[in-house]
Amino acid sequence: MKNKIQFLNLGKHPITNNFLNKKNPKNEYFYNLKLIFHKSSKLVSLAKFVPPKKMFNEKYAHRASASKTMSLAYLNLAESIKTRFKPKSILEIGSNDGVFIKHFKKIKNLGVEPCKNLAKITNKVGIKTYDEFWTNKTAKKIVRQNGKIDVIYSANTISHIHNLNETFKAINYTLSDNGVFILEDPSLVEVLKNKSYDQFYDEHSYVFSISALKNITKGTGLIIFDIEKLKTHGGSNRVYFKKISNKKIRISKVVSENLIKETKLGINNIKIYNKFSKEVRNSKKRLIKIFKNLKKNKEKIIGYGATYKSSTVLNFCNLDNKYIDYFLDTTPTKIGKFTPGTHIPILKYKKIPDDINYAFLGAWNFKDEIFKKEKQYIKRGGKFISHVPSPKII
Ligand code: DWN
Repeated sequence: MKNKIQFLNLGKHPITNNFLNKKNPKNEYFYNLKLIFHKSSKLVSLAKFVPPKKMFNEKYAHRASASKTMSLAYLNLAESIKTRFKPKSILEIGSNDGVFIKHFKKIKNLGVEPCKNLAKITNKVGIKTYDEFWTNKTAKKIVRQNGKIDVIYSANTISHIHNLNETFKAINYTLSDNGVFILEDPSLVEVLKNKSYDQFYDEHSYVFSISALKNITKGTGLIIFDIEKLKTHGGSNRVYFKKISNKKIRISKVVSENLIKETKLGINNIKIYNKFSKEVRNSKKRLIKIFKNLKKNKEKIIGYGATYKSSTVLNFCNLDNKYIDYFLDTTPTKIGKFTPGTHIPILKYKKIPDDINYAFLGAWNFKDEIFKKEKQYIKRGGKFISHVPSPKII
């Protein structure tokens, strides 16, 4: 029987990190974004991966510290790790601009970050950062130079790495006997619930369920012992792993509770993905209708937060510069550029201009933070358009 079942075709997509210097460039790279369900491991992934060097390079635009919500979440987590695990060393895989790892100045703190522009930022402030991809070779080098590590943390990164077996085995190798690995990534259950199909793009090779994580880590030496549900990035799982050989750490009952809940929801059956596929195609129709109606009434629409996620929505729904005049964003590396594939200008964030009454919420995952910031806009009748959980004007 076929192990991989395709359930959604989102069409042609560009590299989400490829913020363009000019409109309509020659030879923009596109790939087919299709989603598959692996029957044996229950993993959900892209059908075909994009070569890592095309995505993670010295031009990487995203800055994890760009949102107050995330900065605070990382500070709180750092404090909790210090109290709960008392590590003498910590390593972050995918350390971005150091928003998390900078909170561990009193112990050995290391980063792994293949985007050289980002690794430079953390190396500059004295956090030893390996500007390479996370592989067996990197793990061996780190252990040779620093010894085994007590806590390894990785947020929004493991779902970006293609070879999961090598990844988890290398983590197990790097951890000290009592060591803990903490993974944080968007939750598949939340993606299905919110119809947030924009969590799928070139970088997000996988969106994990707990069931799939349990299956794919079998044989790697690691086992899940705790799980926390997070509100960040539209709903994420923080999953705690220990070495299977470590008898000191007990396995929390939340692990089996999560697995049972997922099975009840139907996460391990193709039916739920076929339903999701239908919902996504409906979502596309409804979102296009909203934009077309507003345009018929000669409304000007802007985008708020030129997220990587929004690239999936814009390219899937063909929402280009005819529909969206420009995006506002706070990230310096995106300002003055154009969105990949749809070529919409990105302008430096300032107050939403008075002639704008509609803004597409590219950063819907920061809705609370944004709505707080845009009180005045909302007060004067300004509206947001969001496709999550279903297309509507808010
Ligand atoms: O996994 C990933 C996540 C964590 O970060 C990566 N693969 C790439 C990136 O994805 P994203 O672009 O979808 O992430 P964010 O964090 O949702 O991006 C938010 C964007 O919105 C940033 O460009 C900053 C911008 N923003 C803004 O302009 N004003 C955000 C807020 C909160 C604001 O008030």
